Amino acid sequence: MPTTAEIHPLVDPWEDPLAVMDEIDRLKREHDAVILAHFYVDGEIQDIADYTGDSLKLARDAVSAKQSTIVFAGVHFMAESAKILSPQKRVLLPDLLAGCSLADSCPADSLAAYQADLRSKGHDFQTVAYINTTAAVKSLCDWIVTSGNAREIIDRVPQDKEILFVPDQHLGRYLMEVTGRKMILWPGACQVHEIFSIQDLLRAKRNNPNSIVMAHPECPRTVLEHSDFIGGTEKMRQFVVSLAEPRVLLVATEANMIHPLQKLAPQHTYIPVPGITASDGKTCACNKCPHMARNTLEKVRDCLKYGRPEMVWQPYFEKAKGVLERSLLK
Ligand code: CIZ
Repeated sequence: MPTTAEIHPLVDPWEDPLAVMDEIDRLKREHDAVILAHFYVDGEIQDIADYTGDSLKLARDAVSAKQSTIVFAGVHFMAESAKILSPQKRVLLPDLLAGCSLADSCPADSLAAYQADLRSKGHDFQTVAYINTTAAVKSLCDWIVTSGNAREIIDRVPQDKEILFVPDQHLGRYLMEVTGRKMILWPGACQVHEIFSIQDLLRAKRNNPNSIVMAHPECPRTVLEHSDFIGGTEKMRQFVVSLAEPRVLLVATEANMIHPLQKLAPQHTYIPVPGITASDGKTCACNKCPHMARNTLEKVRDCLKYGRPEMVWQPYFEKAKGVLERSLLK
């Protein structure tokens, strides 16, 4: 049995990242593994991954991958969803503590109590959950949405039902506006997208005249109101490809998203919002998700080497499986 120190050794600052990458390659072959990386993890992990994407695409990639082991460089709810949709595969998460502020904002017992209270008051509703929730919460819901399929799923909720949308109030409010459906909103928010302030955005616009603002719908309404394009990460990719002329784009989402945008459409200049501009004109990327940042090359290597942390099947996954399959695969 490996010791904790072996599984998460202190990072060796002299370890050559290229040697770690070679080791990952070898371990992948040895263990019949595939690496999935979310757009919000560090660029160097995205570069060694077999598949990158948003949670909708990665959930589908996890199902279609032929390999028996999946290393999910992302956060807990993503690896959990991959396990639920592919129970026969071994799913490894480089750091079990990679959580999600949105998922934390909606505990399953609080949701169950709220649903019971609404029913006792005569509300006839279906519960729609953003994928950033625990499996225990998903098992209490009728539908799961991602930023990539939310409109389409909301259209599947019967018109005679009310909608309880959890846990992201900002995404819920945006979806109310674009679909015209009234929703009861859970008061959750993403710690990264909530950090953007209108002052940050206006300052960035002032410093970059003629720039285009792209914002994630998890941002507060005040930010969306000053944006030229609103969409999840996959839609942002499609948008930058559609711009013929080189442009300056101010990006209001997790800062690592700039890595895939830059690779896909290098003719543009991408600036993270907020960006504190230093005297040398450089802009910081202070909007990084601390949970996604728990993924490192060394931890990817170590989870392959020791076969842990592994997502373990739980009895309540069964109910969440039906909801996830209906919402993401059909
Ligand atoms: O859907 C996802 O993966 C998240 C969390 C954001 C996005 O827009 O990709």
